[in-house]
Amino acid sequence: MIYVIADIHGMYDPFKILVDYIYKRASKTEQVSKIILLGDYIDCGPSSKQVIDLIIKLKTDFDTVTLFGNHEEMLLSFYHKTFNHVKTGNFWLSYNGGLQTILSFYPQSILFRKEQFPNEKMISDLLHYEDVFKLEPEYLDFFDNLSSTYQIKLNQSDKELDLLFSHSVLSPRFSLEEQLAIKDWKGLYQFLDKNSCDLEETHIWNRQLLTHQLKDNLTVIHGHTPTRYYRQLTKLLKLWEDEENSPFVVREKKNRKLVQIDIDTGLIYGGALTMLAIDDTPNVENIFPYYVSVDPKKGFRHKLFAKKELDLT
Ligand SMILES: [Mn+2]
Repeated sequence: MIYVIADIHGMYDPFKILVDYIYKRASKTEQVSKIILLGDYIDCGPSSKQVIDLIIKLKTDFDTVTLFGNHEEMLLSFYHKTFNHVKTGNFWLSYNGGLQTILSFYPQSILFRKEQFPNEKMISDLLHYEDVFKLEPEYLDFFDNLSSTYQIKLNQSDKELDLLFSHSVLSPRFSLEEQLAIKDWKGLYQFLDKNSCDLEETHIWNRQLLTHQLKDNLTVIHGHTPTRYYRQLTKLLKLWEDEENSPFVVREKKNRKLVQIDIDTGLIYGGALTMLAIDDTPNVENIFPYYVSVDPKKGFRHKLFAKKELDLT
């Protein structure tokens, strides 16, 4: 089985429940062949450091793929003082929960000795100081080496399925090859330069609903956009209504091919943390047997990845 989780956002407790579930399954002779984490481990919630510690442990016990999301990109841009770091820093610290991450990793930061909330000028002034944000080498190494996307080919009955894991949706505006060639956050900046585009258009921010597969039999599995947002959007288009905290699935209208599956069920917006199970047994009949989710209010749920959810259009 392959397990996929997205958008943990510094919320250690629900993440730990999912991780315990994986260990339990693995101890009961289930083969856990891979864990794929789709980014946004940090920010907003209080326990970003604890979340990263648990991911580092997972990496030693399982074959674990770790992608970066837009929140890791903001941290890296601020930390490494890239071209845009003052603007990004302000955006990250003031509007995207970055302060909680710095508090979690580096509570002695000069930021917490100031009495006002950060603004662009303050950040620009503070960046001359050394003790704004420091990461221990183990953590810096973790963030620096996050991957951009990940791909797996699986056989379901007689078809070959190509699963593409990404923080968010890849853009139909750029060639698929070029987007897949991005290896890490540095590669992402080269991509931005080359295509003169903004981060919002890339696979860590893009919120598009695709109408067609980007390539034949290719399904994008992603997080980043709470499924509630897509449900509201498509409700207006009269396409879809369903309970909020389940994966959101898009199929091609004509031939029902799977286009994208969003598993961000909006934990930090009062939703749940969801984990998708993928059965990678060769030629299995159903590669998406179930998902599990932890809702801080309603608790743990184990649900079939129901047929209903595969009927968007
Ligand atoms: Mn995101």
